[in-house]
Amino acid sequence: MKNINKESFKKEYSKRFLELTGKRIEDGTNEQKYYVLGSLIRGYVMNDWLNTQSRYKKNNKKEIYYFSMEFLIGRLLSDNLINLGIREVCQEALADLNIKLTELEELENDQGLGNGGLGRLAACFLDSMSSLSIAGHGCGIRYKYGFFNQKIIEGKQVEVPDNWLKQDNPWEVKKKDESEIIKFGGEVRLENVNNKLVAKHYNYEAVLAVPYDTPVVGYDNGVVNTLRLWSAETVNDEFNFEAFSKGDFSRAYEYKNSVESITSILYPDDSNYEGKILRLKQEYFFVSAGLQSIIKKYKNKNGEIRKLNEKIAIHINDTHPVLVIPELIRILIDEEGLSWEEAWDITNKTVAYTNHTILSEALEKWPVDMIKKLLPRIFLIIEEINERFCRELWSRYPGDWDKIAQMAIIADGYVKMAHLAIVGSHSVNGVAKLHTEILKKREMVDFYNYYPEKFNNKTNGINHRRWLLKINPNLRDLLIENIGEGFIKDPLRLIEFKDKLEDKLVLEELCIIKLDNKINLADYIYNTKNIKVDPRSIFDTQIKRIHGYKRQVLNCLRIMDLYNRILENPCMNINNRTFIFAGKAAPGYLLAKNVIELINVVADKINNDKRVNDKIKVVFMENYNVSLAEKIIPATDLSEQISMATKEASGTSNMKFMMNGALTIATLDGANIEIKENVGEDNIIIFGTKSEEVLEIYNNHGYYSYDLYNNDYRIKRVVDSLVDGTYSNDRERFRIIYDNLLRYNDEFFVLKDFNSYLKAQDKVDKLYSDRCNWQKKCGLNIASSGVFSSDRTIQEYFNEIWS
Ligand code: 26V
Repeated sequence: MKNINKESFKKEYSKRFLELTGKRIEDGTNEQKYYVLGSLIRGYVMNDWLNTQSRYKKNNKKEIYYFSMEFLIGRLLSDNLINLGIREVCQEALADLNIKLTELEELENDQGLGNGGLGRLAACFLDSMSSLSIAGHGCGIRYKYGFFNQKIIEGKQVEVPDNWLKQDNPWEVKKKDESEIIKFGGEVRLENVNNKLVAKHYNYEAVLAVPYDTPVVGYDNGVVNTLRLWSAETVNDEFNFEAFSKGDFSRAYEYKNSVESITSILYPDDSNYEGKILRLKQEYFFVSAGLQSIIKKYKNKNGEIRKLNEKIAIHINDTHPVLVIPELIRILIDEEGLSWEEAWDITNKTVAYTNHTILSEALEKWPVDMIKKLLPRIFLIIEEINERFCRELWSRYPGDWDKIAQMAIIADGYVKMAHLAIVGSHSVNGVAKLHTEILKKREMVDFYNYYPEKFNNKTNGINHRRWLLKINPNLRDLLIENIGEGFIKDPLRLIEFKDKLEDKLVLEELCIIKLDNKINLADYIYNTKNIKVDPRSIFDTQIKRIHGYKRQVLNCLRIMDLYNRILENPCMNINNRTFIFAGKAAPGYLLAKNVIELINVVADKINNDKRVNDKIKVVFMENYNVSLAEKIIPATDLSEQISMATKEASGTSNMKFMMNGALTIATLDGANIEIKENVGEDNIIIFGTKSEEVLEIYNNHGYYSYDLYNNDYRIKRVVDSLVDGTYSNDRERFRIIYDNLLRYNDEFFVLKDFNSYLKAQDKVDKLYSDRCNWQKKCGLNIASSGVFSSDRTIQEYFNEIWS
């Protein structure tokens, strides 16, 4: 990064402003000021970007490609400024020009190209790869519309399109000259060419894949990697000419629209797999484009195609990009002339796969007929992989038809994508210890027995530069003051903060920082929701996708129960609490939508009931996204991680809260278990049914929610209040939740864990009353959080999978 000083920056900024807008700064809008700043910073990065690529080429370094349908980047301006080490100088220079940097930072639209944890993880990984000087790039889709915006109208979620590109995006560079052609449909014939059978593809529909590159800036190391997102266009900007020349304009544009629709929308449902052909098109589109461009670049570097796996690693984020496997085989055989055995071997050594869920509803399986029709050559290759795999199984388990049918890639008219991923890659990992164990012992046990060496765990992590340095500057300063800057590049050194917690002054500082952050959030809540909350109350937060297994219902029911109890006993001696929720429901997920409505209705009732108002308030914050999380997390005292044990593969917000000095109330699920191991059981509040018990109950069907309801007065009262008119005159309004708990036997053990949860919450209340002790526990959480930096995670992927 070139050296910049305040004066030169001011000159360059003013010059660039005029060039890009044709205006003087004082006549420009804030949007223009943001855009000019972004494009100037991108300009600064260009040299490092080029140099990084030349270095990789010269050193012949192995390059990693992280393929993901989702990258949930959020904003980039301040992260880039921090990683370049120029935020302060820019802030001062802009101030001289009468521009507030923080105002411009708030103007940036979130790049919300992801549903939740999986997409955000991919974004954290990009930062860590650059910051650790690993040659690792992202490959994905440039959706025209990101994850929908959520509005709450009369308590209900309403979805509004996220037209994020309405604001010019200063970070990306379109590289039309590096476009690729993607082929759909048509038919494939095996033809004899020089005594060799060669697959020829005819009558296909060609679509142009155009790359947009965004620089991924490392922290203080001059490294700039690339996030390459692909957009669909018609080849040669054509539309249906025949229709056009006949004056049938709408049909002429239909073609253009149908091509562009491939990259128009992000599927907003991460909990329910639907076999939509458009989604399959998206998957093949970006996989094929990404692979073609990687191989072109590799061959340009004089790479010998048979050594591809020595210089390239491809990682697939869940099964969504799993067509990488047959597509790479296709390229190696059909275009590079390799034999099946060679192509298979190279592909297997190149590709690694991460599983992110055991929820069977989310597992991808595509109808054979759909793949056959849309991707005829790819289907032939999958068939061949399946046949060879089944033959192998037959020789290992002769006669065991059941096992072979269970493990086959193609069965019952479907292609099972997880099976293809396991068979076709050399590494399969889960995202937390428990999750990986469940994969090995249950969900994928047959595959684990067959390929034990492929399975491994890589516990998730978060980018601590964004989720600590950037979002909590006062905490960052306190840490630097006490333990120096070492932890920024080596987050495990956060543990050095532990010794400092004996100092009362440090604890007091921690307390002041948290209060300050809470005051900021309280102001934000007041400005956006017109609700006054007390910054001295416990900020008790559950922010994440709304899903049955994440159990926002459990949280809401205990608030309803607490409300009942305060009304019964107005002098009840408890710490005041502010309950904060945020999260989006998949548009078609009725239970989740009903939960949002319940929280909003309960909030409305409680917030307007003077009898309880100095004690509790409930806030549902609209439109949860990365930027909103950045505001809420530093201001939280209590982090709610209350999924039903076995269901949350890892969770990552749990790590963000911990790092910002919140205490966690948690079930022993996902990475919560490892948080407990690291921070110690006295510094986390654990409750609820454990994973072994859950699995046991699954086996012996030993749970009846109706019995619990009938035998427990408090449970009965709170469940009844869903349908007895307490919260709504329309007694059917929350019927879905009610039925879920009773009629459908409470799939996620909400009632089963209810009492244990209430006890744990009482414990939280007691702990909070001893503020000094509480603060120390918060400090211990911060000090123990280094292991959950994605730098640690990426180093493990690098050492154990990619190199
Ligand atoms: C699945 C599907 C199904 C088809 C339609 C679109 C779509 C989009 C995303 C997904 C992925 C669901 C899996 C997932 O997001 N898992 C989460 O991954 C996080 C990162 O590893 C982890 O922390 C969460 O616990 C896990 O739920």
